[in-house]
Amino acid sequence: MYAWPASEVPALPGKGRDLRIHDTSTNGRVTLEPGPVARIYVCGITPYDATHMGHAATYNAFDLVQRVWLDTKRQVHYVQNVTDVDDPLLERARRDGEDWVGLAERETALFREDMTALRMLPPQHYIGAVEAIPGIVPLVERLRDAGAAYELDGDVYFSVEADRHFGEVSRLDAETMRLLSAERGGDPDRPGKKNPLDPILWLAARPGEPSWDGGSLGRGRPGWHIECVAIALDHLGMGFDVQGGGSDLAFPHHEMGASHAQALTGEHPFAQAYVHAGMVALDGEKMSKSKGNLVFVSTLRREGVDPAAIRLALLAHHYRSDWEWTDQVLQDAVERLGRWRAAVSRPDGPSAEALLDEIRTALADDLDAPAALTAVDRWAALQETTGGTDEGAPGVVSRAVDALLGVAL
Ligand code: 5CA
Ligand code: ZN
Repeated sequence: MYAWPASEVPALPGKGRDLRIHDTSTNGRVTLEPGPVARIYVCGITPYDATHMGHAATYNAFDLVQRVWLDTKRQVHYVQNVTDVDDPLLERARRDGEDWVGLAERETALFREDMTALRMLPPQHYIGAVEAIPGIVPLVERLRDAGAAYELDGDVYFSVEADRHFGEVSRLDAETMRLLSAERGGDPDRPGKKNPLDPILWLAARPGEPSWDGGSLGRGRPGWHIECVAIALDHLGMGFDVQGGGSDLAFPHHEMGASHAQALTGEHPFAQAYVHAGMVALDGEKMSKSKGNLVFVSTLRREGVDPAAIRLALLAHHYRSDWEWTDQVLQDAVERLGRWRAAVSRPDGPSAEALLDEIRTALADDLDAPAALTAVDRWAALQETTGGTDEGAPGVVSRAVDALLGVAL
C-alpha cells in the first residue's frame, strides 16, 4: 500500500557521526555499521485507536535513527507493516458492529495524516498483512516441511526449539516469557502444544472470520510474528541493521520473529540490533488501546496544536525512558517552539557551528534528543540575550533542527 509524502531533509554542512544505540539482545550499546544503504524495519500499527502519543513517540525514535543515518550521507531503506488483520482488530470491529476492512482503512488513513503532520519520514515499503499473505504461506510451508512447525487441529504452530538462538533477543527467563506470552497474544495454556511458548504461524479459518487460501495449509489467516518476518525478508533480507518497536514488542514479537527467520534461513542474526522505545503513560498507566487511556495526535491537531510542538514534546523525553504524557509536557513544548522560532527569525545570531556539533553528538549517543534540545535552548537563549553577528547562523540552526529533529521552525 502507499505510505505518506516525504518532507524534505535539508542538507547540512559537514557530516554526522555513526550511531551508537542500545541493543536489547546484548543489553548494551552497539555502534551500528550499516553499508551505504542502511536497512531498518519498524513494526507498524494495528489499525485501530491510532495514532496515540505512545505510537507517535515510538515512531519518533526510529525517525531519528534514519535522520542520523542520512546525516552520515547514507541512504536508508525503511520498511514498515500494517497489521491489518489480527485478533484485536477483528475484536474491535465486532465490538463496534463495524466492518473490519473499513476500520483498518480509516485508521491507517488517519495514521498517514498524523505521520505526515509530524514530519516522520515515510517507509519505502509500507505493507499490509493482508497483501503479504501470498508471501507468508510458502514460508509457513517451508517451516512445516523442515520440521520447525507442526499442526494442531488445523492450526500451524512454530516450534521454538527449532532455533538454537531462541531467547537471545529478550533474554527473559521461561516464567516471564510465559506470562508475557499470555498477555500479548499468545496461548501458552492451549493443550497439545509442544512448548507452551510456541506461537501460531497459521490460524485455520474460523466461522465468521475472514480467511484466505493457504495452499497446503488450508484456508486461514497468518499469525502476527510471521507477518513481519515475511515482509522484512522480502524487502530487506537477513541481517538488516535495526529492528524497531516499543519495548512491549521485545517479547514475544521480536523474539519469535527472529527465531522464525533464523529457522527459515539457517542464518543469524535476523537483525544487527533490536531497538526498543519506552512506554508512554497517561494518568499513571501505559497508554493502551485495551485500557482506552489515550491522547491522540489527531485530537490535538484538531484543537489547533502545532504538530511541531507535539514533536518537540516527544523529543523532550529520551526514547528509552518510560514517561507520562501531561498537559504540562505539551505546554512546555509550545513555549520552546515559540522561543526557537523567535531565535531563528532574526537575520543574524551567535555562531551555529558548535551547536550543530552538539546536536550531532547528542543524537549519535543513543539518540539523546533531550540533550539536543538543551543545546538548541542554549543557542536560543544566547540569541535572545546577547545576539550575534553570524549572518548564516539562524538558517543553519533552522535547517539543523529540521534535518536532525524533524521540526520545521
Ligand atoms: N502491529 C503491531 C506491530 S507488528 C503493533 O504492535 N501495533 S500497535 O498499534 O499495538 O503498536 C504500534 C507501535 O507502537 C509498536 O511499536 C508498539 O510497541 C508502540 N506502542 C504502543 N503503545 C505504546 C505506548 N504506550 N508507548 C510507546 N509505544 C507504544
Ligand atoms: Zn511487527
